[in-house]
Amino acid sequence: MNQKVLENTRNVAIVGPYSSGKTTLLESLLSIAGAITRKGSIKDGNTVGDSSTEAKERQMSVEVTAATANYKDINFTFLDCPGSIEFAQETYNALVGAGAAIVVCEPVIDRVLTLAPLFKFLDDWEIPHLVFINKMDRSKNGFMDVLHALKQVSSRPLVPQQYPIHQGEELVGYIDLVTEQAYHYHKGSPADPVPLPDRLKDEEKAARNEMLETLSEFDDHLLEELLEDIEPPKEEILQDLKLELGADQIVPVFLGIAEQDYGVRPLLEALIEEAPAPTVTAQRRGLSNEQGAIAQVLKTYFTSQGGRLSLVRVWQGEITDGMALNGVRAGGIYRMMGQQQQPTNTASAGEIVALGRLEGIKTGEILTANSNQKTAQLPKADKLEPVYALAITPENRKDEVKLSAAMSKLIEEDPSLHWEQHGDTKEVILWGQGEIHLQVALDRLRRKYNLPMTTHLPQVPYKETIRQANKSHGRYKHQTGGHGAFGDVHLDIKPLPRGTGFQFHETIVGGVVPKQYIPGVETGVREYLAHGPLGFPVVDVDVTLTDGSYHTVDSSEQAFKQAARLAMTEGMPKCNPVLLEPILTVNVAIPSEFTSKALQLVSGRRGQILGYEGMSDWKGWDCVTAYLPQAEMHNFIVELRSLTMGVGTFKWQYDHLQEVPDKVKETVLAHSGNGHGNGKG
Ligand SMILES: Nc1nc2c(ncn2[C@@H]2O[C@H](COP(=O)(O)OP(=O)(O)O)[C@@H](O)[C@H]2O)c(=O)[nH]1
Ligand SMILES: [Mg+2]
Repeated sequence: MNQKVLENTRNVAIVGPYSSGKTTLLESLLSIAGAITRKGSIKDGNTVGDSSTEAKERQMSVEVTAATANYKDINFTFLDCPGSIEFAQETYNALVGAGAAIVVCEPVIDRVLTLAPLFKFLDDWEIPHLVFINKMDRSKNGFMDVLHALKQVSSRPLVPQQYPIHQGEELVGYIDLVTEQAYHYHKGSPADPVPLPDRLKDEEKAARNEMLETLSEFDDHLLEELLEDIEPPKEEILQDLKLELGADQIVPVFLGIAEQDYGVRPLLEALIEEAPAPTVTAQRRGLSNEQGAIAQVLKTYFTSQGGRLSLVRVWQGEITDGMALNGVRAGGIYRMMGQQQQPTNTASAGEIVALGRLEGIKTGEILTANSNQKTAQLPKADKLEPVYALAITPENRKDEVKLSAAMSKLIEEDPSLHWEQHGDTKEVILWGQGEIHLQVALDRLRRKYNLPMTTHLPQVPYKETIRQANKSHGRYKHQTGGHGAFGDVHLDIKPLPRGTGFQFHETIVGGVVPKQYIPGVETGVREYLAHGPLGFPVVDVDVTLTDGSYHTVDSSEQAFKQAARLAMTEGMPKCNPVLLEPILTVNVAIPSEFTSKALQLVSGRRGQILGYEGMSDWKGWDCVTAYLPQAEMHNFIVELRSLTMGVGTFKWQYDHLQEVPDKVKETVLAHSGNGHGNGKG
C-alpha cells in the first residue's frame, strides 16, 4: 500500500440544515480545486450537487451526491448531503463513511437548534467535523453570538479558528486566529494578507483566547504555556487542532460566503492541514493497514439504465476491479462527479468510489474480501423509523405485479422507506419520513420504473366487538331440482375480554349436528366476522354451537356454513356492537423548551399522556410517552415538526384496541362506506 496515497486522501461529507448553502459550497470547493471550470448555481439548476431531476425540480438536494477533486496533490471526495430532516437517512448512511464532515450553517441564532440532531449523530459516532458559518453577507447576529449559540447544541467544544472583518455591514475579510494574520477577500482569487485592523484587536484576542483555552483542555503542555503567559508556537497550535479534530475532541469553526467563494480556500487548507488522513481514522476505528480490503456501502443507486452502483468507502486495503466482496464480484470501479462516472482500476483506503453490479448487497453493509476478516467498530446508521404514510395504487391496474420489484429496488436505494399491504384494508401503504420524502419516492417510481401511482390517505384499520351476549338461530333450507340443502344451528354469542381474539366451541350432544358438519359452522361464523354489523372485522367474541338439526340427504358442510352465517347475521346486531380503534404508544422526542407544546399536540389529538422525562442520552431533550389513536397519527409528524423547528420526532408502535368515543364513531361510520352488516364477505 502506497503510504503517500493514504496520507493524501480526504473524504469529506458536507452536511447541515436545509438551504444553509451546502450545494453552493461544494460548487465553490470544486471550482477552486479546478475540478469544474464553470460554477453552476442553485437558481439555474446546473450544480454538480443537485444534478438529479428530483433535486433540480425542487431546487433542493434529496440524495447524496459524490464529487471528486484533486487540489495541491490531495485527492478529495466530497459528499453533498441533503439537509432536510426527511432525507436524514441518506445523510446518516453517508456520514458514517466520512473521514470528516463540514457542518454548514447560517449565522442566525434562532435557527441553530435545527442543527441539534446532526450534531448528536456526529457526536454519537465520533465523526470529526468542522463548522462553516456560511451566508455571512446576511448575518443578523454577531459571529461570536452565533458561535455561543452553536455551543449549546454540540456536546463537543467549538473552537473559533477565524474572526470576521466587516466594513459597515459588509464582510470583507477574516483574521486567522492561529497566525493572527488578517486577510482581505477577493472574488475569484485568494484573499490578500492585510494589517490587522486596530479596532478589532481586543475582539480578536478574546476569540483567540477562547480557542487556546479550549485546545488546552486536551493538551497539558499548552495549558502550562497559557498559565505562564508564554506565547505558544503556531506549529503547536496547528498540531493541537489537527490531533484534537482527528480524535473528534473539538470542532473548529470557519466562516465565509460560499456564493462568492469567500472563506472557501482556507476551508480547503484546513481539510488538508487539519482533517485526519484515512490512516488516522482507520486506527481510531480499530483497523490495521496490514489486512485485506474492507469497505462499507454508503449508498445504493439504480441508474436510469437499471444498472446498480454501490457508493462505498474503502476503510482498509485496496479494491481492484473484479474483486469479490462478500462473495459478490464488483464489475467496475468509478470515481463520481455528480451524475457522471469515471472508470478507474483501483481504489485505496480513504477513497469513496462507486462499485458496479454488487447484486444483493445492501446500503450500510460492510464488505470484506475475505470472510474471516475483523471489521472492528465501524459506525453504522440505524434505520430511521417511519413516521408518515400514504396509501398508493398504480394508475394502471396491470402494473400491480411490477410494483413489488420496483419497490424493493427503491428501498435498497433508500432504507428509510417501507411498504406493506395491510391485512385488513388490503391497501398498499408506503411509509417514510414525510410528505416530500414520499413524493420523491413516487417520482422515482414514475420516472425510473414507469409506474405512475395515485395516493390517498390510508384507512384506519378499525375493528368491532360486542358488549352483550345473545342466542341466535339460523336455518338454511334450499330446494333446487334434485337434492336440496339443509342446515340448522343454534349459536351462543358472547363478548370476550379485549385482546382475546375469536373463540369457537361446540356443546353438541347426541349428534344433532353431525361431527363432519361442525367445521362448516365454524367457517360460516369466521366468514361473517370479517365484516361485522358495523362493517369492520370483529374481534373478541366467543361463539358456541349449542344445538341444531340435520337432514340425512340434504345436509352438507356447505349448508351448515350458510346456516351459521344466517344465525350470525341475525344475532350479532342485537349484541350491542361497538367500534374499536387501534391505539399506538408514541415516544415523542423534543428539545425541552417544546415539551409543553408537544403535550398539547398529543392531548389535542385525543392522546393520553403517560408521562415525560429528560432523555438519558440527549441533554436538553425530553421524551413524552403517550397513547395516541392511529386515526390521529396521519400528519402528526407534520405538526410536530412545525411546532419544533423541524427537529421533533417520534417513534410508535401498535399497543391495543380501544372503543371509539361516540362522537368520533358517527363520523367514522358515516365515512366508512362499508355498509352495515350484510354479512357478505
Ligand atoms: N446570500 C447568500 N446566499 C447563499 C450563500 N450560499 C448559498 N446561498 C443561497 O442559498 C440558497 C440555498 O443554497 P443551497 O446550496 O441549495 O443550500 P443547501 O440546501 O444547503 O444545499 C441558494 O439560493 C443559494 O444561492 C451565501 O453565502 N450567501
Ligand atoms: Mg443541497
